[in-house]
Amino acid sequence: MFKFWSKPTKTSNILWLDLGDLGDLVHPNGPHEQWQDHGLGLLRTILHQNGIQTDLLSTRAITSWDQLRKQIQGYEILLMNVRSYTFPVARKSAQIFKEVNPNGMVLAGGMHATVAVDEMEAVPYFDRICQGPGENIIVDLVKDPHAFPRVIMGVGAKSMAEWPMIDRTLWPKPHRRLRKKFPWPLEPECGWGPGPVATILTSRVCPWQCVFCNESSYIPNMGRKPVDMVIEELNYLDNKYGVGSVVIHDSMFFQHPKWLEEWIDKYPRKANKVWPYWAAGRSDTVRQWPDLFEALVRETNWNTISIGFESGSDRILRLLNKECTEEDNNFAIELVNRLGEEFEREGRQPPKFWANIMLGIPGETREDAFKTMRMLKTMKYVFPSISYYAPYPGSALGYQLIAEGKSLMSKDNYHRFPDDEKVKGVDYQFYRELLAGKYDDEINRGLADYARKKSGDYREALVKA
Ligand code: B12
Ligand code: SF4
Repeated sequence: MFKFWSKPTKTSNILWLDLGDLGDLVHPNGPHEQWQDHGLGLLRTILHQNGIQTDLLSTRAITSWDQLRKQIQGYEILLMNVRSYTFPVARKSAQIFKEVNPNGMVLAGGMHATVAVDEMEAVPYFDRICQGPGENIIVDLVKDPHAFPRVIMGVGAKSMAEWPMIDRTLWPKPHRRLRKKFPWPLEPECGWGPGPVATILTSRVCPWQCVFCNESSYIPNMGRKPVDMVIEELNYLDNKYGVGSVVIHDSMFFQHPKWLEEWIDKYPRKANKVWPYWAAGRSDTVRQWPDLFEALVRETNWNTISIGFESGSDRILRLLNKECTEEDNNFAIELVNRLGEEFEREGRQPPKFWANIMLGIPGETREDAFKTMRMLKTMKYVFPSISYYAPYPGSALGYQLIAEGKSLMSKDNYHRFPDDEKVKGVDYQFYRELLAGKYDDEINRGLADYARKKSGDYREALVKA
């Protein structure tokens, strides 16, 4: 029989395990499971630059736990970046690691350690749990884990300017079946722009406090990466591997107007090519700084504009502490509709929204949901990205719903499949029908002709989130 999981060569006693669903790098369900992990990339780069070699395995590159059991034999240290959605996989991997290597040590860090340390501490297989940033502690921790208590507060850099450039060859390789389509160590295209795709981070924290997210409450603030460093990295990657387009993974790219002005000035002049890119903004700041926004779209090729619209109803936007209004959303939509038409007239590719929409928010009425769908239909150039609201630990609303026993996302299943039910008391049947177009007549009421003509079937837009 064809055996596709040959045991990788062991070169170190220290193993970094990349986390994700089994098989995501063998037969991925969608493009987003294939993005690489910048936390892993950064920390492995720092370790290797400090003379500490590590081996790498990935739960995404195998299809059964037995394969992992065989591959992790003989390692002394296991390192993992645990996010809430990878916590179940991390726990299982740590258990297997300890069964196979009873004297080995498991060192886990990452977002879940920061926001749900009680859940991490309850797992006996995690020997050291590092909360917060790891870049200025990882070397000492790996050299001598016994010198640290079980729960450790990490140490970060003051600015991203201090981060080394990630050595992307330290990222996991996809299964060889995917290698033709996967331009490793860059990433495959996902419909936003041509491949190979370079994912980058230019900023670390979004300062807003939306109750379903508010990462500023648990990620320490840090300086943004200088524009010159970002461009240098892209040019380096282009010279080495050939970049097709860029995904800026910042939670909030459209912040710090001064930085953005410098980006507008330098990216078109200094980058090898003005690659199109995906990046995130908010509708209120688009309205606040419309000229800056237009200049970014026109001059820097910001052609996939991710906006957390979330809802088309002021009542829900207030409940989410989104600090954006229906009017802000409409302003951003009209502006991109106008720019898109103009680009099309000139024979250019129009910019498009990546419109993040949440449904099933506790307290949402049917009328609120209809307003959201109406808003979505008014976008002329859009990739809709719809998800059912999920109560993640770390966020204010998530903590509240977990405390009230209303979360259906257990620690065994933080993982969110598109149609998973996430909160008790939400009428998911209604939302399934809504996305299948059952209420299209109601939604179309009052909409302009072009919007009414759009299909009301949004089932394909429901993303894993
Ligand atoms: C890029 C990104 C994505 C990308 C790529 C993810 C990937 N493969 O890495 C995509 C778009 C795919 C994505 C998807 C999702 N994401 Co996301 N994502 C991010 C984002 C914006 C940046 C992550 C990043 O690279 N950070 C930079 C690196 C350097 O930080 P880091 O990985 O945390 O690592 C640092 C520390 O944690 C620590 N550390 C990490 N590992 C270790 C190990 C040891 C041993 C030590 C000592 C320290 C340590 O040191 C590192 C350096 O300081 C973060 C928000 C953020 N600002 O971090 C959200 C975030 C991680 N995502 C989040 C969520 C909820 C999701 C989704 C579920 C939501 C969605 N909208 O679909 C999906 C799920 C995807 C899936 N697999 O099912 C949440 C996680 C919440 C939680 N409680 O875990 C975050 C925090 C956003 C938020 N505010 O809600 N995401
Ligand atoms: S949802 Fe968006 S705007 Fe709100 S805090 Fe999170 S990243 Fe910032």
